[in-house]
Amino acid sequence: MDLHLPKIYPITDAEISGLSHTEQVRRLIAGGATLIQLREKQKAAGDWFPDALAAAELCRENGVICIVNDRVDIALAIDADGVHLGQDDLPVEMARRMLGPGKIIGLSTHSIEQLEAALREPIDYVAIGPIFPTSTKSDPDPVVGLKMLSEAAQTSGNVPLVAIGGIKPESLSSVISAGAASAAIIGALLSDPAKIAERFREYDLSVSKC
Ligand code: 3NM
Repeated sequence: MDLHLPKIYPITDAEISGLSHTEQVRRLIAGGATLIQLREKQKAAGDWFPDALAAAELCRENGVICIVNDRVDIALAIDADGVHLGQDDLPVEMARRMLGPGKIIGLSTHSIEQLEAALREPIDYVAIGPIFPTSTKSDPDPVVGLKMLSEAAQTSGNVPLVAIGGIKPESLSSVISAGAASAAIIGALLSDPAKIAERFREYDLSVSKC
């Protein structure tokens, strides 16, 4: 699949925002998001499912791409556009077999070695991080930094590269200049729930000037 990622890749977080995933999606779409990842690390599948389904439907109604973090079962159940896998999730080959060729699969990596291995898998995009220190992820990997991000961008070639971890409005342009196709952001977009749409617009505007 020839995937074109938007420069801003928002990820939902119910703890940081204090909002349901559906409400976060509503606010992100109001701000102009065209792709959203649903990320839920606390709730069991059954508890999360109704909210995930409503969030996916809202995305569908608005022509917004919906990607589910980690959970292939939820992605299938809500007919999401794809999944984003971590290093400890189901193997990519298995996820691809379950989802079929038409769905998007992204994979998180934390080093050049992992990135090289990821590029041998049937993925549509690859992520690397954390680029900067982050307090959103529990037990994050060591910070990668901008230099390794540039190396990752060269290594990933035609496969779109997503940068993640601690990306703030003021560091966005450095990440895009280093070669990332897209910047995935949680905390800086969601920490003030009343300003999610506004924040998204600010990021989008600043990145359009990169
Ligand atoms: N993954 P924030 S860093 C979910 O390194 C996640 O793969 C990371 O949130 C990785 O924008 C991270 O608030 C947290 O730093 C991103």
